[in-house]
Amino acid sequence: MSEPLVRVEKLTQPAKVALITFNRPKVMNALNDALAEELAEQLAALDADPDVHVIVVTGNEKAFAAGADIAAMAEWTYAKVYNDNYITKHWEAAKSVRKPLIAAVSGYALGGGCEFAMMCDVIIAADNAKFGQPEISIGTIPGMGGTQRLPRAVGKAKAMEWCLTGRFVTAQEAEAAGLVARVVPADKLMEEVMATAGKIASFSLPAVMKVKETINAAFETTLAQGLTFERREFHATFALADQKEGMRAFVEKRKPDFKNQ
Ligand code: CO8
Repeated sequence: MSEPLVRVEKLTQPAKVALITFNRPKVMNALNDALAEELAEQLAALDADPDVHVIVVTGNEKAFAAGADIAAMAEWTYAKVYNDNYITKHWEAAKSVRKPLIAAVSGYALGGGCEFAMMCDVIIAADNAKFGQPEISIGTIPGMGGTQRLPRAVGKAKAMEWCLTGRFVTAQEAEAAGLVARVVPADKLMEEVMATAGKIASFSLPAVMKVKETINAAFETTLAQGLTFERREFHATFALADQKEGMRAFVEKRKPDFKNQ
C-alpha cells in the first residue's frame, strides 16, 4: 500500500478534534490532484462524523504547502484544465464543510497553500510561517481564491501588492494585516492550535456551526440581509436544548453539559 497523501487522526486529547496532515514532505507538500481527491474525501467523511466537531489541517515544520504541484501542471493545456474542471472538482469540497476548519501553518503557505489556508475558518501561524501568492513569478495568477479571499482578509492595497509582486509575507506581517488569527512560537504551534480546537469542540456543535455559517454570510450578502440572517439564526438557537442548558448552567453557576441538540 502506498503512503496516504493526507494523514488523518481522530484525537482523544482534545476530544472531538480531527487532525489532517498533508504528506508530501519531499516536495514541500505541493498540492497535486491525488492529494486534493484524498483531502476532499476525508473532509466529507469527518464532516459527517458525529464524533468530530473541529478539523485541524496542518503540514510539517518547513511547509504547510508550497502551492499547486508546478511540475505536474507545467505542460497542461487549456483544454485539459477546463475539461477536467481543475481546482473546482476537488478543492471546492472544503467550502461545503460545516464544522470549523483550523489551518495550523508552519513554514511556507504559498499559492494554493495560502489559498487553502484562507478557505479554512481560522489560521494560526507559527512564527516561522511565510505566506504568499507567488503565481505571478511563474507566469500565472492565483486560481483558488487568492484574488478574492485575500482582499477580503487584508484589503485591496495589500492584496494587490502581495499578488503583483509575489513576495513572501512573514507570519507577523500576515497577522498585522488580518490574514492570521494568531502567531505563536513554532515549537508551540500544535499545542496552541489544539487548545483552540479543544475549546471550540467543547461547545454545542449546532451553535458552533451557526457561528461559522453566519460569519461566512457576511461575505456573501448585504449588511441588511446578513443582519436579518443572523437574527433568525440567533432566534433559532432558542429551539436548541443546548441553549436552555447553556443559559441554565450559567444561572445555576455550573458547567454546561451540551448534547449537540
Ligand atoms: N510544486 C512542485 N514541487 C515543489 C513546489 C511546488 N509548488 N514547491 C517546492 N517543490 C519541490 C522543489 O522542486 C524541490 O524538489 P527537488 O528536491 O526534487 O528539487 C523540493 O520541493 C524542495 O524545494 P526547494 O529546493 O525549492 O526548497 P527551498 O527551501 O530552496 O525553497 C520554496 C522553498 C521557496 C517553497 C520554493 O520551493 C518555491 O518557491 N516553491 C514554489 C512556490 C510557488 O510558486 N507556489 C505557487 C504554485 S502555483 C499555485 O499554487 C497555483 C494556485 C492555484 C491552484 C491551486 C490548486 C492546489
